[in-house]
Amino acid sequence: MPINSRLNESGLDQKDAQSIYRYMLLARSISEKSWLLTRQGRVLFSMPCDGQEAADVASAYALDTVTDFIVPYARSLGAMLVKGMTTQEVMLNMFGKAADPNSGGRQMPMHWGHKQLGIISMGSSVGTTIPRASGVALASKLRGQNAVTMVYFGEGSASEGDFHEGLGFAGVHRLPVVFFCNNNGWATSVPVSLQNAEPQVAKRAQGYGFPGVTVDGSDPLAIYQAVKAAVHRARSGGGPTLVEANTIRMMPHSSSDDHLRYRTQEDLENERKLDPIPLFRDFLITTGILDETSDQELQEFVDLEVEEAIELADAAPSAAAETAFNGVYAP
Ligand SMILES: Cc1ncc(C[n+]2csc(CCOP(=O)(O)OP(=O)(O)O)c2C)c(N)n1
Repeated sequence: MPINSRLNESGLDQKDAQSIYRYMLLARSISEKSWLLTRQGRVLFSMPCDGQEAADVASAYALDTVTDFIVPYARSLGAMLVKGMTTQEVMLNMFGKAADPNSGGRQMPMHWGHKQLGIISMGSSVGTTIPRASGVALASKLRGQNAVTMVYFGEGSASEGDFHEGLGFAGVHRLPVVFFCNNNGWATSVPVSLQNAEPQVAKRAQGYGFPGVTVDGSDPLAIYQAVKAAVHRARSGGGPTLVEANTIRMMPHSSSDDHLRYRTQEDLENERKLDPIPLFRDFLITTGILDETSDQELQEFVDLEVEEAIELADAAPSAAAETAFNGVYAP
């Protein structure tokens, strides 16, 4: 069967498409199992990424995963995996163990940061990452590193003053940064209609003097294509781009939330039709890039990888009490 021309258009080959699909499955599996771990009382907290795997994975896939920087937010799990964080490292983070490279168990679960991988540590205060990403991009430009910085945030965070400051500064100085907004329609329990009179976040880029594009957040090929162009623009001195992916939020905001208090079952079921995983699976099977058997095997392999990582992380030692103030006060 001929390869769908959409794949060629996107600049990806079959192996890339399979790899993106595997990362999406891995992110989903980790997210689902992390949720169950919170229900079993084994893990403190989780922020599911179910529904935005295509956005996170395909966008990060457009970066140079060695030299570029990512400034994540809690739902950026798929991007963390593409950037090189292992399933084992993710689970050490979920269990807050000493060997967690993100923070050695000092931050909440899913508060990513990995120095060796160029993942800039995030703070819980949403939006604060946005001007910091502009700062990282400025530093890399001054050092002549030719690196691109990509920062992830939700549309709710785009209401913070930090958003304005970060984009304003990056526009003026034409910094090599990509602002990636996951517009899932909700900021915890606040719908986008109560957050923004103009729901399309990408339109705001014009006010900062650079382009803004909106893409289907369930379509990894469209996301990759848009981000690839933004990364190219940034790397070649063209300055920032704001990319907005219209995503879905299939799960509650976090393990501390009950979304049925503010969403209907019908709304959730309708949104499920945009689940990027079955949509991309259908595409891969129709185009002959994947078959049912290899899909099943891949799913089992991914689940096993996550189960093993959970067992090892659960058994790993916690940080020693006497290290509690390390990195807090100067010695
Ligand atoms: C400055 C600040 N205000 C409020 C919160 C509490 N809070 C955490 S996540 C969140 C919603 C963020 O929504 P959005 O940016 O759209 O991302 P999403 O969670 O929908 O992916 C809020 C209000 C916070 N962490 N920081």
